[in-house]
Amino acid sequence: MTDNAVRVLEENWTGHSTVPSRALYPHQWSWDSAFIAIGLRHVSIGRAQTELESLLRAQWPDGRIPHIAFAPSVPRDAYFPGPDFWQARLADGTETSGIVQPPIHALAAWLTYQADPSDSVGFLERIYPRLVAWHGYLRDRRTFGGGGLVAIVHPWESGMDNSPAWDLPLARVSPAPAGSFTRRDTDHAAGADRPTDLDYGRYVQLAATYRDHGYGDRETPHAFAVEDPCFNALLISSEHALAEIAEVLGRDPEPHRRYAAALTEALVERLFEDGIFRSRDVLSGDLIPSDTVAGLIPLVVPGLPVADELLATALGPRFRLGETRLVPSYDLTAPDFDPGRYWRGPSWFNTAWLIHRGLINLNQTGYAEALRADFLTLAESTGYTEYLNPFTATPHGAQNFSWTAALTIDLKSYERG
Ligand code: 2M8
Repeated sequence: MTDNAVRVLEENWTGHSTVPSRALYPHQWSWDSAFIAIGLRHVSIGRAQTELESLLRAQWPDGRIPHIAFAPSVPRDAYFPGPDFWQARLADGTETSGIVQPPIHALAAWLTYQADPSDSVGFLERIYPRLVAWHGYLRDRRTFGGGGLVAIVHPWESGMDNSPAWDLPLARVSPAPAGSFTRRDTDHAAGADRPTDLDYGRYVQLAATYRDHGYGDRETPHAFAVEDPCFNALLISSEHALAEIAEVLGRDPEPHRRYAAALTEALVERLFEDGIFRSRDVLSGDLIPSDTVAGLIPLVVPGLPVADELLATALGPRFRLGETRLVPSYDLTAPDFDPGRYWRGPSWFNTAWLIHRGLINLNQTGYAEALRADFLTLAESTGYTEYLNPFTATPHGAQNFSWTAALTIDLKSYERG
């Protein structure tokens, strides 16, 4: 099984990074690369380090890590929106997007170090200041909700692009006119599995507005600004990881611990409702009453005070952990639950991996082991699919998807202890 997963990563390797999928996503994606490094560390520590460091070569002077680093060898129109749309070029000519993705990179760097500490101190030295700058960007430029949590300004920044939680805040965005752009995603994946044209028009409009304001967070009249629990939970996990890294490097870990504690308090105070974490619409100030898997991801936060209640929600009727395949991306009891459409019901492997990590942290070894076994069976039987139907396990989206393969390698390593 692991050999097949390693083969997927070989096929998607470009020489310095791994594309999520040759056909659908032919460039380097930010949080994908972090998940990929978490698997690659078991195959080649050097490749795991290179994966993360090549992403950081696309980091902007203001500290942001863009969600896509474009590969110059790939045709400019292979993916939309491509480099000509984003118009973001670094001093060395690297072309990137201008939005970000969830900050799981410091956790990935820490896990990479742990796989081979003897060969990774230099790597930590190089990467630590860049990761500090990345978190600094989020803290200094993205906390406009006022409660200390980081806000995302585009659905793509959540990594759960088409989540039903974005329907309400997106409704106030006027879409870019249908004829003004050409989608490329539906060339490679079934239209019924992907976002609608209307939503796509809104994504394009939001990104164009940000671009036209120079990607300035204060300058842009953001029509979409949301405090997302998954994004903030991964920032907290990554701050804990930065504290560990600081200790190895002989730096002061305390500022990281203090920031992680403050964010954890804000997360619970601002987003926890009805046994789950919900997104807060910064523009209206309201919590969004759509329960998605993003609201379970804070299970990964060390010492989360409401972990027991959150676990009960995962096991309850909304997600039925242990009875459905992996963890559905959306509340099973919601009238608009859709088991096949992108982030509106199907199960994903990266969220299952995060929830598995949370279950291990909580010493819930029985649930963790059942989820791990389901993950490993499904990854292989679906050809390392991008996502799947939580009832029938029917695969959807891309095949030979990199983070599915990488996280398979990681979960497989538990057998070796
Ligand atoms: C999906 O997002 C991209 C835009 O970033 C897309 O739909 O074109 C999401 O699943 C996201 O989480 C992921 O990072 C990306 C690449 O795998 O694909």
